[in-house]
Order: sequence, then structure tokens, then C-alpha cells
Amino acid sequence: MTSKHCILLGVPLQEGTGRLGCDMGPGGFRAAGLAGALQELGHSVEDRGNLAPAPQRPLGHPNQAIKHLPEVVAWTEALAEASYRLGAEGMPIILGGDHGLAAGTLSGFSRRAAETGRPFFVLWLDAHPDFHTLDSTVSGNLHGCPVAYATGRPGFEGYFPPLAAPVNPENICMIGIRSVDPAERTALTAAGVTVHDMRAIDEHGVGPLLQAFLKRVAEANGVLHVSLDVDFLDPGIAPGVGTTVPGGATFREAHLIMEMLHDSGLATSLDLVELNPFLDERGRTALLMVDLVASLMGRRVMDRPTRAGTA
Ligand code: Z70
Ligand code: MN
Ligand code: MN
Ligand code: MN
Repeated sequence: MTSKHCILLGVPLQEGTGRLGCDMGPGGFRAAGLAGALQELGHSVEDRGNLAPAPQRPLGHPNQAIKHLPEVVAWTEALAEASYRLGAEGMPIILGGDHGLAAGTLSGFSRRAAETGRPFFVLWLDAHPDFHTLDSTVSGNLHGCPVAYATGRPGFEGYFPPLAAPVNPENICMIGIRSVDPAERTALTAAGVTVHDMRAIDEHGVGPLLQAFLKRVAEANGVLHVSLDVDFLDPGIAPGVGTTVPGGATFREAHLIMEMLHDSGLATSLDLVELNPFLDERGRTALLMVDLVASLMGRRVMDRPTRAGTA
């Protein structure tokens, strides 16, 4: 097993979601023993504490539904820069915070990948595609927008920071999707994002779906960012999130994904988002997320890979 230098960075952003509590997410992951679990697997761990947002400026938008635009933009500015820098230092693990933070991580890590000349890929594990633009969002919750922003869809100019390297939508694979708004559905298809909804998982199994994507990443010599939203998981095993959607990934499906990612050796950065400790039950969601990270970072049942590499 290759040991990595894991850099933990807390991002207590909660303004992108409709309710309070995600600001406690970084503390939840720490209390659930994330650093110790990584060290036990032989990795070095450096906890950089929590990020602070950039200064806010007043921002008005014609879409009156939008909530907390100045706050989310300020976090994006700070996190895009931090992600770009951390990408050169080790394996960044971003402790959210709501999924709005992916506006910063996707843009920062993509910029870093572009500089190294390697294509940037994203595995998006979520009930939602988060593919709204500022114009199309109906709820106004900006955690529903980061993928649209990072792929360079129009309408973010003048609000969010300019993108050094927009993410190619054809390099994004979404798994676990089961709540898509009409405007997102049309745009996802047009953009060429790979969307494996729950029906695809039921028909084919997560293994073959993920294997096909990992093969593409490996063949392109790409770097892979993994963005894990708690609501990817079934609410029965992960209640600590504000936007539970029935019919999510099982314990076994989620661990298999993490184990296959580990065997592939391709993941270079990770978001852990939408944990809301205020809604959790005795820390079980935080503890499950930590166990999933451990599987991603090399914990296994027997002393052999679950399956053979990415071949
Ligand atoms: C819906 C919206 C969302 C995350 C919920 C949901 C968005 N499409 N994103 N949870 N992470 O409000 O726009
Ligand atoms: Mn999400
Ligand atoms: Mn979600
Ligand atoms: Mn959510």
C-alpha cells in the first residue's frame, strides 16, 4: 500500500443549504476519528484547521430566489485558492460544510491538474447532480449549483470567480442520482455528463459502472477528484443530512465503491460534504463517513484487493 500525506481542511460553509448545522460538519468528522483512522492505515495526517471565507462584497442577482450569494462566493474565492495550493502538497481531504464548497474545490483542483498537464476527472457521489445555474435554481440553495459553475455553464460571470480551467463535463461521472430538477435533466444530457441513477445501479450494479469510468481515467492518465455527499447514502444508514432522499446507496455499495477507488490508486483529492451533526443520531453518520474514507484509503477485509486493479 502506498502511504499518502493527507491534508485535512475544514470548510464550515452552511449558507449554501436551506438549513443550519453543516457548519458543525468539520467538527463532526474530527470527533468521529478521521485523523486516527488514516494514521492507523499508515498515512501521515496534517490537520490545517478550518478555512475562513474571503471578504464579502454585496451582490444582487435578478433571480430573487437565490440565498446567501455573497457568503457562498466569499467561501468559493478562499477555497479555490486553498485547493489549488493543497493539490501540490499531498492528498487534500475537505471536511464540509455543504456541497456549495465544491465550487471552490472543483475549480482549484482542476486548475492544479491543468498545470501538470493531466486531464481532470470527477466522481460525483450524490442523490443530486447540483447542476443548476444561478438563473435556473428554484430553491435558491446554492449547494445545488457547484457542478454547473465548475463546468463553465453561463451566468456565473461577475458573481463567482473566473475559472482558470473549466471542468470538462464529459469527464464527470455521477453515481447515486435520484433527485433531478427538470432544468438540470436537460442540461446534463446536453453537456454529456455520465449520470448513473439508482435505476442504473439496480440494473447493472455499482461495480461495473464504476469500473468503466476508472478505466477511462486510467487510460487518459487522469487525476480524479471524488466528491461524496452524505445524501448519496440511504437515509436509513445516514440520517445526518438535511436533504435525505429515499432509495440511496447501501452500506455495501458505498464500501465497494471506496475499495475499488483505493485499488485503482487514482483518487487525488476528496470532498466530504453535507454532514449535519445537529440531525445525526449519536454520530452514526459521521462514523460511517469515516469508515468509508478508511476503505478509500486502504482498509480492507482480507489482505488482498477486493478485485483486480482497473484492468
Ligand atoms: C435541489 C435544489 C441539493 C445537495 C440538495 C437540491 C440540491 N436540486 N444539493 N442537496 N447537495 O435545491 O436545487
Ligand atoms: Mn450535493
Ligand atoms: Mn445531495
Ligand atoms: Mn444535500
